[in-house]
Amino acid sequence: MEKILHQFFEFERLEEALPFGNGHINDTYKISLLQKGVTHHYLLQRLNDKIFQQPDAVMENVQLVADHLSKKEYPLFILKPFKTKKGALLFRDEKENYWRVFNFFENTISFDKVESTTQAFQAAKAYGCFVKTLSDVKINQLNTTIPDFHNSKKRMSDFLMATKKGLPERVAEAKNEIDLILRHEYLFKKINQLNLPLRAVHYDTKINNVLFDKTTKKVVAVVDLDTVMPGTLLSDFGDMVRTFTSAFDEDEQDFLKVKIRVDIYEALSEGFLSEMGSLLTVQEKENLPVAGSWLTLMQAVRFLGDYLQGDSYYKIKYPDHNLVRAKNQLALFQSMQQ
Ligand code: GN1
Ligand code: MG
Repeated sequence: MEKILHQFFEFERLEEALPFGNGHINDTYKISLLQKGVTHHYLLQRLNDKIFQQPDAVMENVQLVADHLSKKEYPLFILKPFKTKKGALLFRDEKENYWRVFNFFENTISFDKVESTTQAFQAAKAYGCFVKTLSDVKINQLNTTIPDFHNSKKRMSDFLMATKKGLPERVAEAKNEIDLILRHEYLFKKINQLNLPLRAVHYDTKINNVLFDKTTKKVVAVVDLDTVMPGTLLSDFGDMVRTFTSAFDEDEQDFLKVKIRVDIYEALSEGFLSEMGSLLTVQEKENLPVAGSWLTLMQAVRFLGDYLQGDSYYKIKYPDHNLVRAKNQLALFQSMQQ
């Protein structure tokens, strides 16, 4: 790790490197470096290049977003990548791992579950402000680093393939969940036909990608810019509904407890629309109410598809983790439908 950090910085000593955050894809560490007698903190990340197959294109997007936000009136702190001494945004080590470094936001906290309507309002306002500030980015300047990321029709055909070619015992075990998904396929078709405008969207608007100040409890930053790409607003609104409104996080195994909280839904809608309201097209506005169930069902499809195929995408902590996540998302989806 010291060798990697030396590519980016001069320092006397690596004081500490601690695993950080709850991301499902990359490996993240909080780093303490002694530099000229003073301790500095950074975020070091190994980019998962199985999932982000064009690491340089991802970093181009991240840099473009950081530069754009810096030039505008943007009230939050900005996540900025550091360059190596040679001027690159990534360092590739001898094992072909891709490493990058970001600024670390001191005295902040993130949540896996929304704790109050105030928190939901604030976080949604922050995401609203984020897309609003990016609304004049020419979307063809952004690389599409994960093609068909929220193309639910494509996700569904991959899922059908997984039900046929996946691990037979897992396909049998998940029969009820597979049937439930198949019964709601029409939702995917419906969203696919909408032809909503493409915007620069965040594409991963989970509640834990917003940082709050530990002391003031105010939002400080929107982080995780890896998936900023051309997409529709329903993705950002939908993933907020999915992760903010649930009374328990994605890993909760007592599925009876997993339900949409309507007061949180209302608070997040208000927060998001307080920033984005006037920029929405009529068609976007009309379809916001289905975004949450659409996105939640798609997330169930993604978790279950990964489970059926032997867990190659999401990091898991125990063998049935992806099945639990899928059941959890399906419980949330059903409560949204009600
Ligand atoms: C992944 O790694 P993380 O937690 O930021 C995923 C999102 C999913 C999310 C589910 C690139 O995000 O799309 O919604 O897990 N990111 C990618 O929790 O697939
Ligand atoms: Mg992410």
